[in-house]
Amino acid sequence: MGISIGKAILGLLLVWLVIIIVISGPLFYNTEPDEQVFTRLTRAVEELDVLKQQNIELRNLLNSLKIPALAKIKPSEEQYKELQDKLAKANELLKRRPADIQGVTFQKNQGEPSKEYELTRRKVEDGTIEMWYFIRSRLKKLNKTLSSNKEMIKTLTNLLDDIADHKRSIMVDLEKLKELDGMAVWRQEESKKLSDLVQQRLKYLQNPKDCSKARKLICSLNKGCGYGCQIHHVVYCFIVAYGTQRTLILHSKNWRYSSQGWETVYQPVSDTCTDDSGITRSSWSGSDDAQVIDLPIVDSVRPRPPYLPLNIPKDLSERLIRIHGNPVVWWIGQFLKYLLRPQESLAKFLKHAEEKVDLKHPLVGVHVRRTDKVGTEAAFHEIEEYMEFVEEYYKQLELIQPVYEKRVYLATDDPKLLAESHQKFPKYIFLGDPAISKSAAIGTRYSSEALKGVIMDIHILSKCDYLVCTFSSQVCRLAYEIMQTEHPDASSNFHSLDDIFYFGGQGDHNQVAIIDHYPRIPTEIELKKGDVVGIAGNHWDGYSKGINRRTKRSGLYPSYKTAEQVQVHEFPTYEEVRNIPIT
Ligand SMILES: Nc1nc2c(ncn2[C@@H]2O[C@H](COP(=O)(O)OP(=O)(O)OP(=O)(O)O)[C@@H](O)[C@H]2O)c(=O)[nH]1
Ligand SMILES: *[C@@H]1O[C@H](CO)[C@@H](O)[C@H](O)[C@H]1NC(C)=O
Ligand SMILES: [Mg+2]
Repeated sequence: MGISIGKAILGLLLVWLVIIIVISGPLFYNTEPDEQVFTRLTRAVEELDVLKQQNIELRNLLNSLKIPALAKIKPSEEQYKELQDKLAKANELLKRRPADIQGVTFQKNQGEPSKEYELTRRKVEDGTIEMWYFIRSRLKKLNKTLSSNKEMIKTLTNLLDDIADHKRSIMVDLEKLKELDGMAVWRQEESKKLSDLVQQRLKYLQNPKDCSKARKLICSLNKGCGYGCQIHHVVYCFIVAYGTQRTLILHSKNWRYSSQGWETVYQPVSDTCTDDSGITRSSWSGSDDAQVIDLPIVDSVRPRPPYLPLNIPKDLSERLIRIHGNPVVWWIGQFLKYLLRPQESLAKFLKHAEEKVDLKHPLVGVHVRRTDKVGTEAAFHEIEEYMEFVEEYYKQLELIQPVYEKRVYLATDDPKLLAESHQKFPKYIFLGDPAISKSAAIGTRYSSEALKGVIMDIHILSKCDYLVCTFSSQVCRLAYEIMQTEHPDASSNFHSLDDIFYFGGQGDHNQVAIIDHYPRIPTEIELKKGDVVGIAGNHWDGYSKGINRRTKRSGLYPSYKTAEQVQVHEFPTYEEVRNIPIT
């Protein structure tokens, strides 16, 4: 009787061994790793643990049966350990980049890119464009000194055209590389996972179980400025609410754009908690005691909350840096994604607007900010300046696909500009509505009609494939931020004629020198590899302006000699919220 039990156990043991070999076998000779191998690998490791446990039980059982011949064949701890090591090594190998694996030349859709790979890939793109900016600007300067030499002017103009051709060709190849590296699916999925996670956290924060006990942060929509500026004000409040783990309560009655407030167009920021009362209430002091805290506008908040952009949360930073070319824009975009959920009537209006402009791709968005902005806060720019970059976009696109219609969505507060653009650029199809531009005039700007107009303009701009505008305007920055919620990484889908991206009230914007620079003229500054540079602006001519924080000197430096230093800060991590996809 004892013997037959022993035989049965031995049989089982052999079956398990066969399972191990079948499951893990292919790993060791398959040189072209694929998704199945990954799945098997994970399964094998899990199975291994179960087997180990069962083996221990089995041995105990055998020992208790006291069958000497059977007790001898037990697989040893060492054997298990060896197999485990092998699996771990195989796992490592599969995670590495294709170039690292001898004999494996190409990876299909699988695995993940390393952070270094993604950063380098984007750096080549940036570097290519910076080189073009540099040569373009130098040739234009040279051209100006040749006032009457027709021959030379022609040569230079052709040269500039040829260089732009080269640039576009390289950019297209880089675009192809991004498609061919097998990470497209990963980029989509990772982007969605991150967005779902943040959206769930915001939903959780905004819908506390018991509003009477919830910690609250009060924000008033009535900042004395335009729509873009006010929305950014709410984003600032919301980010501080996230950082302090307080439910955002938005006061919006008598909003200058609509007396009925926020809910005229957008869904309430909370379904369960809009009552601003609490046992204790205080103004912002940086200390965390009162149940309810009133937050002033960012321009006067003291002490400054450590959560302000350009900071991003540490618990997401590594993933964001890997997937996005400008993580803080992605981060801001997530708050907008939650805030700007339209009411049904606005959703209908926007849908209708999309149909009216026949929203389809390719489409370039141009935002031209005029009226009150020009001469006071920003310089005037002719439509030709914008169109140069629209043309670049379409010429590059033509290298990979036929372009039958060069469509441009023109959003502007200058009602004459649409007709002017039609007339000056007959080869382009300009979409836009002069009536909306008219409503954006200073006198009528703060009305419900004008509100719908600016919301529609920003909505369509954010859906475009590429944006040309002035980042000095909050309208365009808003469109650019919302654009990020539509793609894994649209950080480079724009050209700004003036400022680099910024968030009003932001902390330091730092870069770090990656190549030494020795100034050749007094307006340039020295850079030593590793120096931190506070950037003030990119001149889009190959040079940026900033202050070297080591030498305390301000001046110009070649943009390609620095890299962005992403600002990271500890935020609450909302462990209560599990990462399950929103359906
Ligand atoms: N419909 C429409 N309205 C616009 C457009 N450009 C500006 N406006 C109006 O002008 C306002 C501009 O104010 P803000 O949104 O603060 O943006 P800004 O003045 O460009 O930028 P800041 O001065 O930095 O705040 C917008 O909110 C709109 O009401 C446009 O392209 N379309
Ligand atoms: C050079 O200047 C002439 C006018 O003097 C202009 O037509 C031409 O486009 C310019 N070329 C470049 C490369 O800037
Ligand atoms: Mg303004």
